[in-house]
Amino acid sequence: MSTFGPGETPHYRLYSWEHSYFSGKARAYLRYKQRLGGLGPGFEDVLADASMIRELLIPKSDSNTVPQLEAPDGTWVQDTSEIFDFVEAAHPEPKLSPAADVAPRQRLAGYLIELLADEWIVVPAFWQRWYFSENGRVPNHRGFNEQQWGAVLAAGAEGGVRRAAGAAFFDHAFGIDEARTNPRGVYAGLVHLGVTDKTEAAWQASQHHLLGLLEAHFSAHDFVLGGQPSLADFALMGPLYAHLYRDAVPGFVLRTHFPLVCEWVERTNGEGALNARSYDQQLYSVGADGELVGRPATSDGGAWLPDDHIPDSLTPILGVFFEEMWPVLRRSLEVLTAFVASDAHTLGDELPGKTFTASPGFEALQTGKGALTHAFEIGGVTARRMVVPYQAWMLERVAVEIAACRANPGSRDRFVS
Ligand SMILES: N[C@@H](CCC(=O)N[C@@H](CS)C(=O)NCC(=O)O)C(=O)O
Repeated sequence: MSTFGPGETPHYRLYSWEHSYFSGKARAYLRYKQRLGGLGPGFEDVLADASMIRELLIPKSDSNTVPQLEAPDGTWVQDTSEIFDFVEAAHPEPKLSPAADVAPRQRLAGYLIELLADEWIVVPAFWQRWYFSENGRVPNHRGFNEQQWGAVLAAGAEGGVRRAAGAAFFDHAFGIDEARTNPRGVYAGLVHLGVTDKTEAAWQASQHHLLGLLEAHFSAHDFVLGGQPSLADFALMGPLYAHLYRDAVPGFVLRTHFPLVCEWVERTNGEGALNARSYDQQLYSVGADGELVGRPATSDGGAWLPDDHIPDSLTPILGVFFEEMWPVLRRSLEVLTAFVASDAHTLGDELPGKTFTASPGFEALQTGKGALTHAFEIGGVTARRMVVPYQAWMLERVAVEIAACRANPGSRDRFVS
């Protein structure tokens, strides 16, 4: 059953938060499809406040995570990758990714960057938000963070009440006053993913390294694949929009050290983007008779690069996936495979489902030296982190794409070169 009342025209509804990582990914994509006339009835961005989550999202999807999408026919979709697949099937133009038989390398680059953005950069992005909210940390954006969480927890209340709601939540859900000595909630989640006193500088260095590579890339191209956004751009909006662009401390660093990345955020988000030259914008010159003569505002003629070209500036960004994330994925899959084959697991039993923090019921397995943890390295420092079975599902999606590219003789030759 859909949520539309009599007389209302059904459209898409995205249930989201402004300050949520994965909401930024889905929203930028839906806005792009809508602004280019490719989203049929269009979409409405609905604030998933506490009552929406309790009374609608959990009953519909059995999940409290945001974002979630309601389609005009009442179909409910939770998980941004599934949202992309669902919307692309219903509204194929403009395309999210180049086709496998036309540009297999560009297509695969998008899927790898999605995995990197969803499941690797999530660590330093969350770290920035909560590290700079700790007691006594300077600089500190805790007030801003209280306000953005209060907007969801006490939507509709006056400002002071909203901010107090955020502050109270940080206290009872995350124990923010003892974040370092007794990490709970998001602070525990960071520890579960391998953030310790010893590794946190390495995680931050990894993120700054990636931002430097993106800054260099965006000095030549407006989007990852040229002059038009694609899967990689929307996926990167996950870490970049809510955490690294909006949050005050990393937002200051982004604006002052990585201004072209900031401009790309505005361009890809499709808001406040007049100077950033967004995808549906024209730049004009005045013609001989005083008329305005338009041209595409973005680089590369407003299109993906021709001939399945991967620009040199993109290669080191893909290198971050292979150098930093791939060894961790491999090890975590080995540990997961051994666990599934062991007596501790019966085929068909549930596995942990969350990306951030150990899943309820799996704490003993996913923390400390539990059977679903493994050693890993970041920036030459060793620590432990939990296995995230969801990453195996994401990798399976990449495997399907590789198979599709290899199945086509024309694209296979380009793909293996
Ligand atoms: N893989 C999911 C992740 C969604 C997700 O983790 N959302 C976060 C907010 S950005 C959330 O709702 N977390 C709450 C929780 O895990 O309990 C997606 O792509 O949609």
